Amino acid sequence: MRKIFTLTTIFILAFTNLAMAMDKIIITDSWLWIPPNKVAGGFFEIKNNSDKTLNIVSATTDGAQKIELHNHIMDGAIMKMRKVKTVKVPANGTTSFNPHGFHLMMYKLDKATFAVGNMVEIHFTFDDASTASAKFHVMPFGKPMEKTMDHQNMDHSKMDHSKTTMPAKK
Ligand SMILES: [Cu+2]
Repeated sequence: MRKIFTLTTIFILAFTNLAMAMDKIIITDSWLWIPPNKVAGGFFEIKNNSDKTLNIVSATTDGAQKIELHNHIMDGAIMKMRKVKTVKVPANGTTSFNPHGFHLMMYKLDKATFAVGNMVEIHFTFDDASTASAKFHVMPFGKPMEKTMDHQNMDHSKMDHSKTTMPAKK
């Protein structure tokens, strides 16, 4: 009887840990599209509910040979893409992956898996070895998925302008 009780306790503890691990990272608004160059771009919001900074170190999916983490940076007036090794998700904070900033780039796609209207599951690994997965809606190119939160009115041009006119000296 005592043994059963102990096993039950272990089970409950194991489940509690699992539930906590699943809630630590929340991925929402996940979608992707495939521009005419056949390399897919993936976008989402990722929330870190823990008290420690997490860094995304890799992303994988069936149907794509590799996924890279990318960022867009302004080089003068020209927007350029850069491959990055990790993307930080602050403690109790959110990081946005969108067509203007951080994004996933997926290479060598299986066309059937990445057909418009499908859901593609992407798996993430973090620097503390924890993992998370999310299903990405395959959207038609040029038609971003509408977000659950409204970011439409955010003025990106103003942000970029302030960057270029930042004084070099104080
Ligand atoms: Cu890119």
